[in-house]
Amino acid sequence: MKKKLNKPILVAGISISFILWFYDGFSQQILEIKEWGLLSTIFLGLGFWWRQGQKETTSKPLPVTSLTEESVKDIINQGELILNTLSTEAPDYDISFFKKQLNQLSLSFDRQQLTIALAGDKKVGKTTLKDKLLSQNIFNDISFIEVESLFKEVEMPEIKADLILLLITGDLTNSHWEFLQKCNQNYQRFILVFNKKDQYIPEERVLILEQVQQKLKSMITPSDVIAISASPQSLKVREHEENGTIREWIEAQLPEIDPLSDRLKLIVELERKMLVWGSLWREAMSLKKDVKANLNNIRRDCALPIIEKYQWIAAASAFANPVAALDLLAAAAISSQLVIDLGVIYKQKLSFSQGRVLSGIIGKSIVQLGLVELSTQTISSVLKNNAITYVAGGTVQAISAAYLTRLAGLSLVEHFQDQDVDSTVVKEIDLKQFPQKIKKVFEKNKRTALVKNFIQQTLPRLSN
Ligand SMILES: Nc1nc2c(ncn2[C@@H]2O[C@H](COP(=O)(O)OP(=O)(O)OP(=O)(O)O)[C@@H](O)[C@H]2O)c(=O)[nH]1
Ligand SMILES: [Mg+2]
Repeated sequence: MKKKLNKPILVAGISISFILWFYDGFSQQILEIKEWGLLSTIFLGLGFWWRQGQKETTSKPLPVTSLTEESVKDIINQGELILNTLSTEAPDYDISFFKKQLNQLSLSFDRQQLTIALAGDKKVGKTTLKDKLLSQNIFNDISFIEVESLFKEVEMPEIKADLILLLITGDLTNSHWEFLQKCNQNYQRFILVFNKKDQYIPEERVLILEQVQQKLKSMITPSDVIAISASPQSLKVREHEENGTIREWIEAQLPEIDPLSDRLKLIVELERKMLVWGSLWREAMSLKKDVKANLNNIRRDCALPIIEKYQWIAAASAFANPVAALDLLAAAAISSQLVIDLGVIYKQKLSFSQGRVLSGIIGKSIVQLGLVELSTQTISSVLKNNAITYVAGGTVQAISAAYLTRLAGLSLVEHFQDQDVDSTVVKEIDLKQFPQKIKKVFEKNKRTALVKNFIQQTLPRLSN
């Protein structure tokens, strides 16, 4: 992917930094003014983005009300759109698998067969309940699956079911609550089943049921919280006879699952379409995510050489012009062009001024996070401790400028990856999240071995 671009910002940035360096020879104070100047420019830019950002909804809460056929089709279309972009940008890439999956989804809107999953902690009665439901022979076109030890994993397993019965035998724990919230956000219909109610006295049962209904009332109606006993324990009955003898016997208890089966029958009858749409929505979202991840990998392969190119430019200009504050200025100027070049790869049509403002935000975040000092220190100590002998004046600054440029570039890649794949309108940068992205990239790249490797790659470039 070769893109032709004019580089006025880059040239301007480097020349400004040289002019300032020249002035610096005369007056140290000017340098301070320049630093303030840089910061105020960044602040102005920030203000601009902030104003622009007012319209943006940062973390859009998913609508938890009803899903429509249209909205599911919309996600499938978005997946197809990303797939088309992928095949345009990488014509040799085999997209047949994704194409087949997306087609399959479009054909599944009339699916009649449903899957109901029984989930919950260990030994809550999942198998027992499943067998009891099956033995009723009333759910012909429904398959029941059991999900093992749901809450042991750190990552919640993905359950492929149209409806989930979450079984508990007492209190609703935090992990249950988090799981149900996730279900809710993903249009995953569920019913809360309070099993083994025979283990409580009637007063306690009512209390538990009411508490759970209350806790879940923002997500489901009270009639979706159902108390049952799939296999109640037998009771020991003791009878005192008139003649003073005591008679004891064991009395088996009948299972009580009818309230649940009745509710299931009703849901299947009234909500079948909605249950299928929910599953299709989740599958389409997951496919779309996979397709996007593939596209992002391809784009990243194109982005890395560009970031490298700017790294070496930053290193060379900082090496020739070794004043710490000026290096920063040069790095900021260079990254405006980097922003625009990367934007081209990620189909983010950035105007000139948008590129400059974005690079200002990156510069500000880097300064605020203390990464200039941190990377300079790490680089100096690696140079000292690894018997790297070629340490001419400006070397540390040059490597730092290259390193910071790389951080800026990789953070931008993270940012662009989260945007729409082919946007005509560039969304404003999320000011809260962007420093987090830089931090994440820095954490990944700060290991001494990586820095050492980076230094070894940069040094030969400085001697050319
Ligand atoms: N008292 C009482 N015991 C029950 C009830 N339902 C199931 N059990 C008992 O609970 C135990 C576990 O039942 P399972 O159906 O194997 O539970 P599970 O969730 O499938 O267990 P795992 O698959 O091992 O996690 C068994 O001894 C059942 O007899 C009930 O309503 N009341
Ligand atoms: Mg089981």
